[in-house]
Amino acid sequence: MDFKEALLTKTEEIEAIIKSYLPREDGFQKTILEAMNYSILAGGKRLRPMLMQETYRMFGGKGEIINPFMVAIEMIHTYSLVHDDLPAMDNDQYRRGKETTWAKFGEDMGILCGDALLNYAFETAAQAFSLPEADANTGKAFQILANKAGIYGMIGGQVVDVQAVGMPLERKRLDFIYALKTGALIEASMMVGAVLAGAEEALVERISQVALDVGLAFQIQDDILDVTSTLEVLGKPIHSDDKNEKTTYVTLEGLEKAKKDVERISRRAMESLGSLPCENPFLLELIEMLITREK
Ligand code: GRG
Repeated sequence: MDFKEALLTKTEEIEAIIKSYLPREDGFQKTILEAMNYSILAGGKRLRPMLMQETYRMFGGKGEIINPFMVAIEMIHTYSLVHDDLPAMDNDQYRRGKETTWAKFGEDMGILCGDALLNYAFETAAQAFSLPEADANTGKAFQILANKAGIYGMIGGQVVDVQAVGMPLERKRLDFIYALKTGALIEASMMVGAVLAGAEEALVERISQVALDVGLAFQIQDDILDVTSTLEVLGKPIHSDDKNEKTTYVTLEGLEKAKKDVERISRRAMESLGSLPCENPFLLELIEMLITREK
């Protein structure tokens, strides 16, 4: 099976796992359940659960305990997009080629849907504690997930990002925003995979560094696509950084350097991953693919 076929098959497998954990759309609160399922099933590359699963497999993980965590990370990621699209944040109407959650369900439901997805993510991850495979690493993984999604992770990065709107931004602050806003969930994905597979602490630390590089390259590529892509390919409006008066890697360093840096940082991540005592060729190819991703 070549890489593209494997990617498709793995994405479908992840899709099925996600669906199996979604809430049923009934009861008086049905609208919020519909909004949650609409948001999470609107498409998306499922990159974070895939990085988690592949890192787990790289360290020899074979069980089911990874599943609730894979779903949880995608729910947290989806909540962040739902809230990021709100009128008070980026005020975007389209995402993943569909209407954003608030545009379809109203702003009140958009806010509640993000809250609900975040809470349900932890309810879902907590299911791992009842599985026979659960051990001390389950608690460690849960802690990583909570920490990287929170004030010392994604939310912290988003706060600094929101406050920087319309202001000149120095590289140091931009690096902080990218490491937390985008890097933290990718870090959580790969670290949780490693921890649940029982990787020793020094290796989890190496994985965290690799993940930060993957996150940085991923965000720079996001900045590049915002100025070079189209609404049709991206599934969301382009020039949104300009509209939101945001300083990006591209505005600070220029398009050509940004492109070179995506490649350089991704290759650094691949080299570091390749030097670990275990291997996963698919994971290496996945990181390489992100250099040239178009959406
Ligand atoms: C609202 C607390 C809060 C945080 C929002 C993650 C984020 C912070 C905002 C979303 C907008 C943005 C530019 C995030 C950076 C990460 C990023 C490029 C997300 C898009 O991820 P993809 O490309 O999306 O994996 P799909 O649709 O494929 O899942």
